[in-house]
Amino acid sequence: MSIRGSTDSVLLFYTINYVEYQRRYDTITSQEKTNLSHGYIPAEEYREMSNLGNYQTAYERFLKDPEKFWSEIASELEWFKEWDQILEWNYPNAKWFTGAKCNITHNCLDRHLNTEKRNKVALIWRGDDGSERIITYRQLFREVCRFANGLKSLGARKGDRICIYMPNTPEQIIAILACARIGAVHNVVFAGFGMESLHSRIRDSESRFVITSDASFRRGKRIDLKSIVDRAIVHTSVEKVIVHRRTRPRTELYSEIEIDFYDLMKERNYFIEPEVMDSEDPLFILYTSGTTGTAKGILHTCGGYMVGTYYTCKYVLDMKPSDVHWCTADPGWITGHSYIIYGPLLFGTTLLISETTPDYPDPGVWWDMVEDFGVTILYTAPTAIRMFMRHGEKWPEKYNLDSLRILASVGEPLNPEAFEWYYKVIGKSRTPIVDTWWQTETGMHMVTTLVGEKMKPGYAGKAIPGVVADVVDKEGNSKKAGETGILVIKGPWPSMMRSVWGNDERYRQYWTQIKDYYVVGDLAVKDDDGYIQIIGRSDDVIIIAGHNLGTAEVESALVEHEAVAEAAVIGIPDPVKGNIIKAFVILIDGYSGSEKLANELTYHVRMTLGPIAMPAEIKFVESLPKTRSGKIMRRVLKAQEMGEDPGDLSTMEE
Ligand code: 6R9
Repeated sequence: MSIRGSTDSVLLFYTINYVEYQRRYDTITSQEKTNLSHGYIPAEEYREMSNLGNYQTAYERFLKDPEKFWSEIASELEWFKEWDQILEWNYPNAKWFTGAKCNITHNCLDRHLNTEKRNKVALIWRGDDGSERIITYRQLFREVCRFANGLKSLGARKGDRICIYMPNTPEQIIAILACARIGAVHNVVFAGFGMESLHSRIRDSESRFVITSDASFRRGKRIDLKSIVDRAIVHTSVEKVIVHRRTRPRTELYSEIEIDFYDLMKERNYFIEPEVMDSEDPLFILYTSGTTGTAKGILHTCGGYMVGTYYTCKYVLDMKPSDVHWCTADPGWITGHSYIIYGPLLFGTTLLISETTPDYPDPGVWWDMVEDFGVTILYTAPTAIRMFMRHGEKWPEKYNLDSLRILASVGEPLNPEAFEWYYKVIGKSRTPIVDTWWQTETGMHMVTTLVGEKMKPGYAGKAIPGVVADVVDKEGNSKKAGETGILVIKGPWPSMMRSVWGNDERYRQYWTQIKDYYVVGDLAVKDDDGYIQIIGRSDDVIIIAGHNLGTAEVESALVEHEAVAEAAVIGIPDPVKGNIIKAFVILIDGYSGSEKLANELTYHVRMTLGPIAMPAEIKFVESLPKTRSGKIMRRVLKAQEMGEDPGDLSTMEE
C-alpha cells in the first residue's frame, strides 16, 4: 500500500473547501445557506422515532464501558451458551464473545418462529421478467433446513468450504443460509464474474462443493453460468456441483458429480438442528472487490459478525418491524451479505431482492418497484444514483415514492450533487440520507450519519457508537480539522475480519502500518464537528506539485456541472508537476462532447477547486471501468493510458 508518503505534504484541501464554499455560498438561497453551513436537519419525526435516540448519549455510553455496550446488544440475540469474556484482544488478533456458542441461522430464522413473525414475509423476489415470489419466515426456515439436510447427505461437514455462484434468487439465499446452518464456510462469488475469477476463488478457498444455477437473466437475455462452472472446477478440489436449473427445457446434467438443487431437497426433513458453532468459528470467506490490487479472501466469524450486522440494522438503517427493506446490492459482495441477508433477517424485517437491472426495460423500473411494494428503506450506491440523474427527474416523478422512510448509500463517496438529488428528487427533502462508510473487512457500518443527526452533503458522518475512528498522520497523530490524513479505526470491533484466508501476514499489515490502529486504506478529512469526508482510496490519490489531491474531490467538482453524469480522474506522470490530471467524463443524455465543453469543464473545476486541480485533458467516454459492485477502477484507466499491465481484472464489470 502506498499510504505512507502520499500524505506528507501540506494540503490543498483547506483552500479547496474554502473556494468551493464561497462560490456556492454566493449563488444559493438563505435556506440552503443554513443547510450548507450546518448540514441538513432531518424532520422532527425522524429524530424522535430513531431507534438510537441521541447520538451523543449513545456514544458516551459506549465510551464509558465498551464491553457492557456490546454485551447489551449481544444479549438481544439468542446464544446456545453465553460468553465467558466479551473481548480477548491480543493485538492485532481479536476474539469476541469467547466461549459463546451460537448459530447465526438460529437467530435469522428459528428465533422468529415463536413470535408473530412466523408467517411474516421474509423475502419478496422480483425477476428480470417481472415474475414474483414471496416466502415467509416459516417457509424460508423449512427450505433452508431441507437444503441443509441435502448438503449433509452429500457428506458436507462443519468447516468445509462451499462456493456459491448463483444469481440473486431465493435459492441463492437458501444455499447461503444452509451452509451457515451446518457450519460450512460459504464463499460467495458474484455470478457476473468470469471463469478465471471463479476458478481462483475455488482454488484459494479449497472448496469441496459448488452451488450454482444453470443461468442468470439480464435485460431479457439468458446468461449461461453452468458452462463457466464446468471449466472453473477443472484442477480443483470440487467433489460435487449442485445446479439450480431455471430454464426450460431443462439443462442436462451429464457428469456424475452434478446434482439438481431441488432433487437434493426432495424428501428431506424440514428440520435440522443448527450446528453448534463457537463464536470464533469461521462463517464465511468473501473475496474483496479489489479496486486496487488482487482479491483477498476476507474471513469473518460467527458471533461478532452476527452482533455487528444486527446492531447496525437496528441503529444505522433504523429498522422497524413494519419495514420493507430493499438493498439493491448483490449478495456477491459484502453489502449483500450484511444488509441483504444476515442483518435484515436477524432483525426480522421483510426484504426485497431482485434480479432486475436499474434501466431495463426503462429507467423507471426501480421507482415502480418502490411504489408497488411500498419500499421503506432503500439502500443503494452512488453509481446508481448518478445513473438515474443522467436519465433525469422525469422517471422517478412518474411514481409515488411516499413510502420511503430512509435512503442509504454505500460503496463510494456520495458527492454533494448526488446527495442533493437523492435527497430532493427521491426523498422529497424529507427522508434522512444515511451515507454508510465501511468495508468488506469491517463487516458492518463504521462511519455514517445516523438517522436523526444532521446530514452534511459530501460527508459520510461520524463513527457510530461502538467504533472509534480518526484521521491521522503516518505516525498516528490526529490531524486537525480540515487537514487530509489517513483514516484509521482505533481498536477492535465485533464484526472485524479475523484474517485473510491462508495469509495471516496480509491481515497483520492492516494493523501494523500504524501501531494499534487499523489502517483502512482511504484518505479522509474531518471538519470542526468531527464529520468525516472520504477523499478516496490512498492508492488513487494524485500528487501535483507537492499537493495531495483526492480523486473524489475533482470528480465531485466535475459532476456538479450540469452536463456531467459521471467522472473519473487519474494522475499522469509529468516531468514538471509530478503529475497532471486526466479526466474521463460521461455526459448527461442530450449533451455531446466538444472542445468547447471540455474547456468549460476545465474552467469549472478551476473555479471550484482552484488552478491546481484543473484537468490537463478531458476525454468524453460512454462508460467507465468499474468493479461489479460499482466502484470506479482508476488503476485500469491509468494502465490503459500508460500502456501498462492493469493487473488483476477479475473483479471488473464486463
Ligand atoms: C461496503 C463496501 C470498501 C471501500 C472503502 C471506501 C469505499 C465504501 C463508502 C466508501 C466513501 C462511502 N467506500 N463506502 N467511500 N463513502 N459511504 O463498499 O466494501 O467493497 O470492501 O469497499 O469502498 O474506499 O475503503 P468494499
